Amino acid sequence: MHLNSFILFIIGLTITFNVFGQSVPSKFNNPILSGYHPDPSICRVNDDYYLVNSSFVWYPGLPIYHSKDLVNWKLIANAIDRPDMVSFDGLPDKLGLFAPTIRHHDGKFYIINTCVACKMNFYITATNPAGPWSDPIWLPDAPGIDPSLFWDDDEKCYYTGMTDVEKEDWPTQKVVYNQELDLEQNKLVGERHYLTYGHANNASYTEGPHLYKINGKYLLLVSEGGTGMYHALSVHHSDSINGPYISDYINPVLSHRHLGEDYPLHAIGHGDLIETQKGEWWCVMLGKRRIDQVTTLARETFLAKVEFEGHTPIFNPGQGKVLLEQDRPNLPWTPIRKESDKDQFNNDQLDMEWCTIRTTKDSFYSLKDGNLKLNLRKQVMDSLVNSSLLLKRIKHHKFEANTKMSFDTNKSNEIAGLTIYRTNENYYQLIKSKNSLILIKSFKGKQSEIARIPYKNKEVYLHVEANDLEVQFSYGRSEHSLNPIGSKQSMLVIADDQGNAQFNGPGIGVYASSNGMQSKNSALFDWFYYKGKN
Ligand code: 6LW
Repeated sequence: MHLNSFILFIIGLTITFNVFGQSVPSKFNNPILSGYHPDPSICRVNDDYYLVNSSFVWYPGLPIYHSKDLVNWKLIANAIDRPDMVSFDGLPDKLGLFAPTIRHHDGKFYIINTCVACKMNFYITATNPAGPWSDPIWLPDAPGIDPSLFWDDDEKCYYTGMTDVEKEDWPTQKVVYNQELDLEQNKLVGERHYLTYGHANNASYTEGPHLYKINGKYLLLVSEGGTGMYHALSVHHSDSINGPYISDYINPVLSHRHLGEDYPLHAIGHGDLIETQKGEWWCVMLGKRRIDQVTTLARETFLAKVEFEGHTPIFNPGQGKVLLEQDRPNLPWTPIRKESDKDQFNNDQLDMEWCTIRTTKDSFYSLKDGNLKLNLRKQVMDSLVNSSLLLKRIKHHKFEANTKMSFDTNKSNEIAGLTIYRTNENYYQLIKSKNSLILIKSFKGKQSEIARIPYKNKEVYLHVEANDLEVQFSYGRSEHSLNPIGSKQSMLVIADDQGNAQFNGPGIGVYASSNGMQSKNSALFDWFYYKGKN
């Protein structure tokens, strides 16, 4: 080889095998989005991939991720980011924004979604998936949940959704339907067609439909079994968009329902297929990881390979289940530059990962001089309101979090501190109040004080370390001399499986309240550190 070509070859190799100082792996690990990332939907534009998840009453809502390799995902927007787009007022944590679908058609991105217990089905559009997204266009004539969009060869747009049946032949029987969506008039037009009740003769919660045209045939992918132990994906084929749809003989095409209660990965379902620019097929879907049969991280996003045998999609051929490690898609490895574990609050806007619960109407926080200032308001996290609460998704079974807070009060109704939050009834708070630090637990709505320690200093370091199902809270005057407060606590408080099952997922963050009284007080947070250990 000529010397110049040899040098170019070596440079090429270095670039290929070394991105950001990492060698290029041949495998990837599931989940691809860990922690609270349910109901994934995906679309591709040339060699860019976009993925959206449901977000219930977290605000801003509908996180959108971008990837070039289906494995490394970067949060680029929250599609619902203006308080007048949807209202979560008074909604419990398990309602609000259910499963969305993202599609790209004719230069425009569409997300179609349901706000359950508010105004139900709507879609939003954007030319740039990073936003801004349009105001919602409501579709009051569309019943049910889990809407999806599909454009046929004649450019007609079809709405697919799931709804209740008038009279159930078996418990929790649901039906998947489609109808043309006129995007000029913004309403469903023409006849509504019932496509499937699911493949099984007792299929429960047939939902999450997505319609595709693959090799000249319509393929309808749906979930069955409900979003827990019995979750599954089934496919149905038709020569005509409106059916009849015939169940594939291999159904369910994917499920972990038959692997037993001890299998560490379960509730596999709610998927969306994607073809890469290189002609490979993959599917994103939700699933739950279990530790000792307990799911603390809620529903996460997984990726599986799909190969077609005729018109039948085979998921992870030869394995038939979702894997924690497998060969990665044949796409250029594009890692994301990792953000620092310590959010120093140095920007003039909060990082996109921070969310609150329910729509913020009056801003309760500000960023100044490298501090996050949280105003005490009378709202409390136990009520179905927007309290002074900021959260990030917990993404690891083992993690450490820490914050430096500056807060003074001589009133016992005034509190500020750190929290692990799942719902208004299930959380931990490590808070400072008048002359004391208090560890509080709420489990299934029953609040209890676990420990109280006299503490007068204005500044305090609040720390939490989680190790699978155990969590230890501690505090200190300095980051390097921390003392435990209370004994080890249980992460069951925020887990899925304790009769407190929720659709959403757990968050960690900061909280302040004046518990029903007016207050002009505020708490300052110098930084917030979160580091996952697995
Ligand atoms: C969602 C439905 C489901 O709309 O759970 O797992 C519901 N699937 O499809 C809420 O996430």
